[in-house]
Amino acid sequence: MSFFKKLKEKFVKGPESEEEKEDQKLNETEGSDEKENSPETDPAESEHQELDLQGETETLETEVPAEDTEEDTLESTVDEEDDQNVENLEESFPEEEIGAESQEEDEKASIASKFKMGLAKTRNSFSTKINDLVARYRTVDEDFFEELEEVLISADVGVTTVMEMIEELEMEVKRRNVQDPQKVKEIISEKLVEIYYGDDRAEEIEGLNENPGGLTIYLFVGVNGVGKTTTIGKLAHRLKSEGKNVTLAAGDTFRAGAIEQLEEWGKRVGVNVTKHSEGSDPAAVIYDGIQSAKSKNADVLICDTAGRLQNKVNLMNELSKVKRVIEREVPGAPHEVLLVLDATTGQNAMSQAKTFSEATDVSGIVLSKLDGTAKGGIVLAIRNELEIPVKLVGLGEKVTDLETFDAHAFVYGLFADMIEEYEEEEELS
Ligand SMILES: Nc1nc2c(ncn2[C@@H]2O[C@H](COP(=O)(O)OP(=O)(O)OP(=O)(O)O)[C@@H](O)[C@H]2O)c(=O)[nH]1
Ligand SMILES: [Mg+2]
Repeated sequence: MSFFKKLKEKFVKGPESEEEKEDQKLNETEGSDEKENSPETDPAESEHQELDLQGETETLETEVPAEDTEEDTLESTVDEEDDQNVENLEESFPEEEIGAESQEEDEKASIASKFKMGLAKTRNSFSTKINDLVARYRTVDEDFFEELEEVLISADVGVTTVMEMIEELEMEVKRRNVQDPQKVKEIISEKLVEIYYGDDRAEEIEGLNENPGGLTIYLFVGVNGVGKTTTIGKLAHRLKSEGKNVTLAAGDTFRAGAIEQLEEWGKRVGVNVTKHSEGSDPAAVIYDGIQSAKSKNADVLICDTAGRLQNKVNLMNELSKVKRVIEREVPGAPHEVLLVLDATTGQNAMSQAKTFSEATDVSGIVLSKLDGTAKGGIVLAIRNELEIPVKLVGLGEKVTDLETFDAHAFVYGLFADMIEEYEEEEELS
């Protein structure tokens, strides 16, 4: 089966049933009867999420189109299943389970539609360039690959990764004896996924590491303004809606207003925040955060840190100290050191990743603001050149705009238009 077709089957609902299901969902969400649709969803929790979303919509009124709100409200009923769903998105595309529930299909479609929406800028620029390229060539030759190289570089895929990619593409095109440039689109998408995973399996690198027997601690690091605090708020919301007892620690004691900002998120999401006063020792805040989490039997503690100090050396020393405290207090912690990178900064994000990796063992990347850039290819560069997996992506400013990274959904987001087009062509020939 063709790769595009596999992606379509995985992420897109059947065209004839799509509207029907939307209508059905709308009715179920608007009406009071949710029991049939989501037996495991606590009605109070759903209500809470919807309220949160409404609050969020109010504050972001100017930026959020009405239809987004509607979609998010619909999706909030299936949030709980997201992680499980992501685990199912295997590289191998297991055969369709017989009798798979439509709810499960809806969830896949909702993850895909979030990636599709969040990657709209990248896709528009990328699709246009690829389509333009493919239209200008009759055969797949050296010039074609040279131009393709430029298109990939312009999407911030990164020179080293692009070179590797082009080499693999050339081999694959030869192996399959592909003459038609149109067909190369699909091979590109397939190779992007392959390059992303490298030798690792999806379940090894996707999703956040947890401490099954006790307190899970996530440490957030990254330069100022990249989206650490916002992502912590979004993640706290998500974990809480999965039924976890979440608590936060305000480890950015340097920037004026940083503590209040995290407190604001705590209120919004409904989780406890440990804080000291501005200018105090962040390691002491984190220590108290851990004690508070332990005494409350919390499942997850998320630690915020400063993005800027007097200088870089101080910042790195401070992060090392914070990490040592966490390691000492909870063996095996932190379960993730998440470096937040702003996707809109392009290649600069790569040098940030290098600096932070030297100071502290970064276990995963959160790529924020993917929605704000046409250069989403940075995901591949980071993963391939730094060998750090992208764990989460920020696809907007709303509390629900955080997704577990999934390479297939990402590629679907990049090629969504082409996937539909491809099917039509296939039917014609
Ligand atoms: N569009 C978009 N904006 C985002 C996203 N994530 C964060 N932002 C915005 O980025 C800005 C900075 O976010 P913060 O969370 O304050 O960043 P920070 O890393 O905590 O910054 P410091 O506290 O100064 O170190 C805010 O205006 C957020 O709303 C995202 O995924 N998409
Ligand atoms: Mg912050």
